[in-house]
Amino acid sequence: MRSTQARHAEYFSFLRSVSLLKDLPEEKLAKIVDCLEIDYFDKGEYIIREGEEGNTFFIIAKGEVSVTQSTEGFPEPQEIKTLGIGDYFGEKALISEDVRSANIIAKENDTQCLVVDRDNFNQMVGTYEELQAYLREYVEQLSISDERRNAV
Ligand code: WNU
Repeated sequence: MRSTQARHAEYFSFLRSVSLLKDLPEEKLAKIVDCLEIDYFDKGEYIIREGEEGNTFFIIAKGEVSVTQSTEGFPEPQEIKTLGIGDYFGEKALISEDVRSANIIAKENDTQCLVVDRDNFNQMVGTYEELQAYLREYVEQLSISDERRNAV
């Protein structure tokens, strides 16, 4: 089995490659790695369900996910986009203190997500103003595009 140290180094360099986190100070990134959990999903499994409460933020380490959303005039949730390695999701419920606003579904077997809980997310984002401003702006844009698409 791989040592904790090797695992730590692996996730540390992976997180450094995630655009959102590239400017975080070393000790901050190291702390996030310490608090990470890794969740595994099979194809078709729901990682997030629209309307549910959520307290976690996800970063894709392996695989692909589909983002779908209930839309006026359609019987089934519609696919909005797909996300892959290094992409993240689940920030909106944390930032807007709301329920989950879309479904996230694994598109491949053995899809792996790094999971950050609300406390660690707040520590990661909260103390870093640029990051917070960036995400707030992004989340606002998501609400606007939801309305344009007639999301329900
Ligand atoms: C979209 N509308 C909504 C995505 C990921 C990260 C960023 C976009 Cl910074 P949540 C469901 C999650 C939500 C978002 C993600 O789905 N999402 C979207 C949309 O057009 N959500 N409402 N596109 S991918 C994405 C921007 O992360 O967070 O906690 O759960 O509501």
